[in-house]
Amino acid sequence: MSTATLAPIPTTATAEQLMALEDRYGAHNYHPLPVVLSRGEGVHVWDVDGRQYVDFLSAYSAVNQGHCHPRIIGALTEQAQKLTLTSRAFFNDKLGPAEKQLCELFGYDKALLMNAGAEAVETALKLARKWGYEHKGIAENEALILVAEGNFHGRTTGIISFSTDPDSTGGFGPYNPGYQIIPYNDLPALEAALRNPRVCGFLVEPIQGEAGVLVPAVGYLAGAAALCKQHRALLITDEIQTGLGRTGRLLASSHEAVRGDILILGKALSGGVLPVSAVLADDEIMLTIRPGQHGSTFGGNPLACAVMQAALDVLMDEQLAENAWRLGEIFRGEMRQLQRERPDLVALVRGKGLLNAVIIKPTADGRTAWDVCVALAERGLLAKPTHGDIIRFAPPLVITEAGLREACALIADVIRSF
Ligand code: IF1
Repeated sequence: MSTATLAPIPTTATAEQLMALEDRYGAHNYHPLPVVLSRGEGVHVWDVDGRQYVDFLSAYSAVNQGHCHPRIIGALTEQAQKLTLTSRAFFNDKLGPAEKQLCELFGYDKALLMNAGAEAVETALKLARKWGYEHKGIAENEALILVAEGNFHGRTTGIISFSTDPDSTGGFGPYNPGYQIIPYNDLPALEAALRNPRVCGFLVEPIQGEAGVLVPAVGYLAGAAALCKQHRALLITDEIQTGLGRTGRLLASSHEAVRGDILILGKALSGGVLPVSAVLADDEIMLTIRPGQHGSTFGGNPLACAVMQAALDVLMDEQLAENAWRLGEIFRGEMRQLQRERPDLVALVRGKGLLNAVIIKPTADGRTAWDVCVALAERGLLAKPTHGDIIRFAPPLVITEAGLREACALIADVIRSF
């Protein structure tokens, strides 16, 4: 154990001192870009040295409404001075109205509020199993849930039990039973798996985010919904990353007029202010959980509800989904132009709305997507590579066309100079 201690932390610690603190005192479960942020507003963030960046990660789509949106911060600060947490042992004056707004906006009978996205995913899995036992007649403890190769649904031991990513699963066994992995974007494989009467549900991302913004074939989600209905299995749509305007519609599943039997939301549900996640379903499914059978200390707390209501109001009032759709077309057009100019470096551009990815080929001298991101950061644009060669570009949905075009010019400049 290192006994090295750092000098007392001055009030204006430098970037290096702050990075050293995280290295010394924090778990090494991330490999961040060497940027130390201290302020955010709208599409911009600033580092401790005052440098401004345009944020093209948006905390993995949790900041769709932009950093520190005044309406959301206003709701936070007002509620924070009144009542933050009652626990669900009692009622409070914020939960019911928040649940009503969620159900009316997304068209479901009921909502169950949690905190982290993974908690909402776990809740959805429990609901699907309980529905399978009580409504599909599956034998106790025999329920199976189908999941897609390349999925990312969170980091709990339950959820990584069905991950296909060695980084997510390695060294964390033993794994929970009750899951079957099928290829993504493959309807015949889904159909074959659904023939098993033990299957109670199919958990799927409408677009696989972590896998590198994998957009399935047109008709895949609609086909999956039809097959699930035909085989009496629940379609569980994880829209934690793709939902809330990110792909140019309120939900990514809306592009194919698909309505998940269970809908999972998170991230931008709070505009990136504090953790809020939710599971939405109709009564037949939601009422399989009865008092005392599920819960969470902070789930549905008054502060989270106030923040969520403001975050949803901003999403709708500022028409962020429409903005994402229009600007996403421009972004991919610009990146495809770049691909034509530099096919040696830009292998592929894909995405929907403002959830996009550019696949970078390593250069002859071994420079990779990471080096492109470091160069972008030096020019004032923050993006993060995933799986080595994929750069995800996902700005807050409040970005203007001028701001987007400026960012495209910056990206093109960096790529051209590689
Ligand atoms: C990390 C990834 C993105 C998610 C979907 C559930 C969750 C996530 C579709 C769980 C969370 C986050 C987790 C964060 C980085 C980020 C991520 F790279 F991990 F995979 F966005 F792609 N479903 N995604 O994307 O929600 O419990 O985190 O609130 O773990 O590094 P959470």
